[in-house]
Amino acid sequence: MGNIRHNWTKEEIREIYDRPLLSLVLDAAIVHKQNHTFGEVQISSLLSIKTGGCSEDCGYCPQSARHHTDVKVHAMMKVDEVLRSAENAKAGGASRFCMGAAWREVRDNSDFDRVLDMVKEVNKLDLEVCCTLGMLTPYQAERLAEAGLYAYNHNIDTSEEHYSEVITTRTYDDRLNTIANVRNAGISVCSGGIIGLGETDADRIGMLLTLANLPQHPESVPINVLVPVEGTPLANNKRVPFDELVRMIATARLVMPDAAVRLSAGRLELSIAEQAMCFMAGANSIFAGDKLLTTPNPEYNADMDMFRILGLTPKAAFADGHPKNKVREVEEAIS
Ligand code: SAM
Ligand code: DTB
Ligand code: SF4
Repeated sequence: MGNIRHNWTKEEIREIYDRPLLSLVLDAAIVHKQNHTFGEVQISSLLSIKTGGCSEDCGYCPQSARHHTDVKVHAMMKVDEVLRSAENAKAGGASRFCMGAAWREVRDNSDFDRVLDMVKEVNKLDLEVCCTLGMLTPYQAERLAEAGLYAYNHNIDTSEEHYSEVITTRTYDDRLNTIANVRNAGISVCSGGIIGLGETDADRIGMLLTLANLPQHPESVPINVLVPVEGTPLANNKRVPFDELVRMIATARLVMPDAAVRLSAGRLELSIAEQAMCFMAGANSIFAGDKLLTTPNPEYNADMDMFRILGLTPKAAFADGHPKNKVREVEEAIS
C-alpha cells in the first residue's frame, strides 16, 4: 500500500530530513500506520558463525585483521552449535535468525558448504533464515536461495561519496552488485548503513537516496549507530545524538514506506523513551539477544520489559510471504 517511489531526488529527501523533528516523526508515524501493523516489531537474532580475521579494512569493524581489537578469531562454527543457538532465538520470540561471517566474499569451499547446511537446518525451524557473508556471485546467491535462504544482509553503510573514507578494499559498486545478485536470486534484501562514521547530513541523505532509488526497495533497512570499538580507526568518533537517529529512521520510513526499518546496533546506549521515539518514527524491527556479532546488545529481559511497557508485539515469521512467491504472484498476474 502507499505511494512507493524509486525516483527520489536529493532535494526531496533533504526537505524531509530537515523537517522540525516532531512534525517529521508525526509524518513518519502516519505513513508507518498506513503500511504496517502499528506496534508490531520484528525480532531478529544475530550469530557470528565465523569471527574476526577479515581481510577488509572497514574503519568501523572490530573484525578486520587490519585493526588491533580484542576480538578473538574463531573458525567456522559447527552446524549443531548454530542450530542450538537458532532454537534458543526462536524460543525467545525471534522470527528471523541471521548468521554473520567475517568474510570479504564467499568462496566456493567446504566452509560455504557448511553454511548451506546451516541454512537448510535453520530453515526447518520455521525461522526466516538470513546470512551476511560479504560479496556473492550470482551462482552463490542461487545456491543460498536453493538451500532455503530467506534474506541476505549487505549494507551500503554510507553514501557513495563517503565510502572510500571508511573502506578502501572494495567499492560502492561491489556492494550494489552483490545486492543485485541477491535480488535476482529471489532472496529478500536487507541493506542499510551506519551513522556516526564521520559523515555529513548530505552523506546520510545520499545513502537513503541510493536505497530508495534501487529498482526494488530492500525489504529491510537496518540503521546502525556506530558502536565505537577500541583499536578501530573510528574508536574515538563522537557519539551520534539521539535526535539524529530518529531523523534518519523517520526519513527512511517516509522514502521506503513498505520496508522494515531496523533499529540496529547502538541500542545499548538508548533509553526506553528514546527507543520509543524511534518506533514512533517508523522503526519496526530490532536485533534482540545480549550480543550483536561481537559487541553487546540489551539483555533479553530488558527488551521484554520494553515490549511490555510500550505495548509492542513480536511479528510472526513469514508474515510478509516469501519473496520468491511474490515474484510468482506478479508473473501470474501478468500472464
Ligand atoms: N563481512 C560481511 C559484510 O561486511 O558484509 C558481513 C558482516 S559485517 C560485520 C555486517 C555489518 O555490520 C556491516 O556492513 C556494518 O554495517 C555492521 N557493523 C560492523 N561493525 C559495526 C560497528 N562497530 N557499529 C555498527 N555497525 C557495525
Ligand atoms: C546490521 O546492519 N547490523 C548487524 C547485522 N546487520 C549483521 C551487525 C552489527 C554489528 C555491530 C558490531 C559487532 O557486534 O561486531
Ligand atoms: Fe570484514 Fe564485514 Fe567487518 Fe568489513 S564489516 S571488516 S567485510 S567483517
